[in-house]
Amino acid sequence: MGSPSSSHSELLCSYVPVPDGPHSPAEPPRKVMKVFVIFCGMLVLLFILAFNGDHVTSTLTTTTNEQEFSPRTHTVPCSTLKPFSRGVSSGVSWKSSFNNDESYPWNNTMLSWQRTVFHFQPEKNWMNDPNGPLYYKGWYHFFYQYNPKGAVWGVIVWGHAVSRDLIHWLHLPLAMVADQWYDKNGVWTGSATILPDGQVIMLYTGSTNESVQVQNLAYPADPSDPLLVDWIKYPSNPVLFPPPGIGTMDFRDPTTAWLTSEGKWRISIGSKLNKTGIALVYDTNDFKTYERVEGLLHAVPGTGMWECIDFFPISIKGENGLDTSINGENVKHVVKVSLDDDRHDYYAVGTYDEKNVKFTPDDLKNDVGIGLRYDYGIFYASKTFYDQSKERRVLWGWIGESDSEYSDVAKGWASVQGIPRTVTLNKKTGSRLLQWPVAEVESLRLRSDEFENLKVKPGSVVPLEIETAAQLDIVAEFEIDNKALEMTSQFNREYECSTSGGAAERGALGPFGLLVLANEDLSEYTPTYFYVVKGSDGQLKTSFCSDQSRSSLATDVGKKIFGSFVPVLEDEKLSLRILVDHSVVESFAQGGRTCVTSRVYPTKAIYGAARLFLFNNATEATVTASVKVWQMNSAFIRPFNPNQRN
Ligand code: DQQ
Repeated sequence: MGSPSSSHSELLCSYVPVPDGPHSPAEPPRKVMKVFVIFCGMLVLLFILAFNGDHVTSTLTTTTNEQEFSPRTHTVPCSTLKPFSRGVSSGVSWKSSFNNDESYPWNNTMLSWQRTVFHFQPEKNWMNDPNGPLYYKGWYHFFYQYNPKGAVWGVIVWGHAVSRDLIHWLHLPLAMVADQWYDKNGVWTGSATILPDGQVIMLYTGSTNESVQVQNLAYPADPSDPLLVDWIKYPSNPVLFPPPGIGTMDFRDPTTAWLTSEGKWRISIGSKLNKTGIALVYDTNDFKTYERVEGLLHAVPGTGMWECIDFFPISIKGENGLDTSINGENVKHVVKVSLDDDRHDYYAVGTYDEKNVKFTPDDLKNDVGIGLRYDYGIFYASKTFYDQSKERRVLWGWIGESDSEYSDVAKGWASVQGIPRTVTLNKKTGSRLLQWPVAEVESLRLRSDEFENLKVKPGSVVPLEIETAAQLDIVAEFEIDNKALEMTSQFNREYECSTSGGAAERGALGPFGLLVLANEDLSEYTPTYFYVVKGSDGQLKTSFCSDQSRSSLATDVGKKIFGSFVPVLEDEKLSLRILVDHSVVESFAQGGRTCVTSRVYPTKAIYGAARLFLFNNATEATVTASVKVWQMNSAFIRPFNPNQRN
């Protein structure tokens, strides 16, 4: 844990209203563009000379002078160098990037700053879904979809890293590459099952030489090796082909297996029938031969292709996680699907009827794919595993980019993984999951600053004096002044983060919260905030949002406003936690009832210029805020040195 906290109980600064101006400019200045076009022409020539068709990465030099902002080298490639993504033709989506042909003149200093320091990332290149996470002989294993040839989606293989604590990681050699006819177009997503005798089974989707999606079996070459470095693909792969009536490109991402009461292993695989997302079911005794189970575990019309299905039990009473095979009293089940159509992860809590092989959601309105999401920002293809060492269920999720593919190629990398989250059922609401960063992340906390009971008046911005603001763990509580709550004249308003005017839209009781990754003159800032409205029945309804619309002066990055409703129970204060790690902002409201992850690409609010502010843009309510902010250390995430084996 970190050094002593400093406490600020008084407000030492003046109030400044949140700028109400337009969103960050949508177009780069003309002159700059002209120079840029000429420059790009020269770059194209240079690239043509140096370009090796297979390798689309370029390296960046990280600056050591954190205060230096003057552009040194323009690195953004021109449109003629469009990176080559193969997703759609392969029957799978890839990066949903922000399509704007107007590139912003990024420089190395800005791009280097975007790399995270405590989120999991490979050293370079493209990464997407988490695969087969597991805990084995004292090590957490993390596999991931990886393109070793560049920073865009391509022929995917399995990257592999190990950790003692889910925070510090050692990169191992690739676990599986696309070297067989049945996975020649990609070693796609899969899941691990640990058998009662400790054997590890890996099932994954292969995209064959003809782009047919098949399921394959793999297992460790040396089970006595805790690092599980070498993997064997079962010689009689594939073990499953798309069944009759299922599209050859609509059959992927096997789940972790669970035991039936008859002692068979059962898995689910995602697919679709017309526009209905479906979960197919198979039983097996040996993971080599399978029998299709009649019917479907679940299906929801209109939701399209279901990717990366996750199915797991959750305790109604306890706080511990459950092994995937647990069923019975005091257990509910969760189905999560990743909707290929909108690239979001949806879940539903419900009942699993083993005999009829059926999942029924508790609340039909909140069925899978139409109701609750794990995260209302950028978070996809997630997967949980049961961590038997700590008796908890841990969730991994892929956080993609929302900049341009040109920038990704220039950076030489794309995507990060979210901080692993523990998942429990929220006993107070009974209907929601709680997701919370694993406790181990707190080992990275350094010195902290505490600001207690600050009164933040309507229309004000309050700087929080902290050391630096690019690597933070922030916890905050807010209370709305009671008088304003009772007296407000504003009734019956509807509010939805994504269709609202963001933090600049003022209501009687919100928005208020924090401006992260802001610069001094507030030409760039990312508000994470609550927005409370009062219904005609007098009931309050709270939204939790993250507004990227003014997060960057760059024109070629995503600027959506994310968020959703968050239940706030009587006598609860409004509470949030935000992990800021350079271009990633992960936010959790009310202990993790609603989560929002943003990717933010500032051009000015970087390095020492990044600041943190409290704000209250409500028109009537004063809020009282208490905030604790920790500086965060970097995690050790580096290649494994075989000499360190012991
Ligand atoms: N990513 C994998 C597929 C999966 C998709 C391919 C989800 O197996 O359906 O990289 O992002």
